[in-house]
Amino acid sequence: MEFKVLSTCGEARYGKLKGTHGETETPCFMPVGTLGAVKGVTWKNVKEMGYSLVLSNVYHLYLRPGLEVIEEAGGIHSFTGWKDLILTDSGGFQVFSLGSLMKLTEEGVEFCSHLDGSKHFFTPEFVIEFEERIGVDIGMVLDECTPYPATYDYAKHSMERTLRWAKRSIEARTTDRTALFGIVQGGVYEDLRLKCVEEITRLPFEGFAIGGLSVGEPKEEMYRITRLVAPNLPSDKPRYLMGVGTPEDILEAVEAGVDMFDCVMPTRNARNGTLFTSYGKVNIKAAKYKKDFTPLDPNCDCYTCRNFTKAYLRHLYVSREVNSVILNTIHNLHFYAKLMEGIREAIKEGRFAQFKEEFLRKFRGEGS
Ligand code: PRF
Ligand code: ZN
Repeated sequence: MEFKVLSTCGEARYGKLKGTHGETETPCFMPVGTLGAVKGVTWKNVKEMGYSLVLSNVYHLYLRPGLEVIEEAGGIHSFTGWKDLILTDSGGFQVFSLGSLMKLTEEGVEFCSHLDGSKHFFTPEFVIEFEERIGVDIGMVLDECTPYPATYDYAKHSMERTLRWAKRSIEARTTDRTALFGIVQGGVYEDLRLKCVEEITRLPFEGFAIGGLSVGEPKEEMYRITRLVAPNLPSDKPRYLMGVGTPEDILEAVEAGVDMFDCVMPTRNARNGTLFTSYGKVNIKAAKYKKDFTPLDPNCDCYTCRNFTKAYLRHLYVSREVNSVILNTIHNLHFYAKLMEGIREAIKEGRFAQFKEEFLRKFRGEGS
């Protein structure tokens, strides 16, 4: 993997990341394709919106369709038909968040399948082997996502285990076709976060993620830890804030020097009828849109906004028509793609602070 920072504006960075299957500009947002597809849209849509890096999950792919099927298909790219970059999360977070955690030991994590209740065991070594064998471009190491709130002692032990697992992950790797990213944990405790940064950056990872945030802590805590951690990570390696976030969160984190993001928000909200627009969030099921024959966002040039009215989108949503999910997802992912493009242009032109202010002023103004 190759990563170059090409311009900076304060701590914010514009860069290029090249992997085995393609390249992307950063800061970038990764649409979430947990089951090997981005819900509601085809790869053609995803590509045309300008995305070239998507996220998937070891946890889900391992349970179904399983390693054997993906390997026999010739790897994750041949199996899914997505020809560009793929990053997989390690499964540690999914085990915690899906409530299927059985037992956490020094060796690894035991969990119950959310599909059939069967028992499984992930070690840091197995996760690396899985990611290398299915051929992802970027693999995340197995970590322990410290919950919020957590006591200092809990956060310390959990962070130290994540460090030991990171070392084991590095020792387990067998190819550089799959780049490996380490994950910084440490809860909301500044000394633990800095200790974790110091130790994990001694290891030869191709990039570093900030984990354990956006897990229920107040926004100010998340921003405080992000502003502390990001600038302390190596400036020549990509920085990824896991599972974040809203447009506001992304702008804050870019300002702190983060390069990569993923979140279910644009896709999940699309399915719930919550749409992002330049003038704020719109709840398309609201009665006031019943006869609103104007486009969702006049400033948006996505397929949905160019061709359909709010009244029609509302009708599709309340009728539970499949097109509702498709058109809403196209719009929300397009909105995120444009946000990231705007961020990159602003950094290149040295006007990121103004861009952020302007965007937020409009976005926080009354949603119509
Ligand atoms: N660890 C991993 N994946 C994650 C997280 C984490 O801490 C988060 C936290 N927001 C989201 N996804 N491995
Ligand atoms: Zn649109």
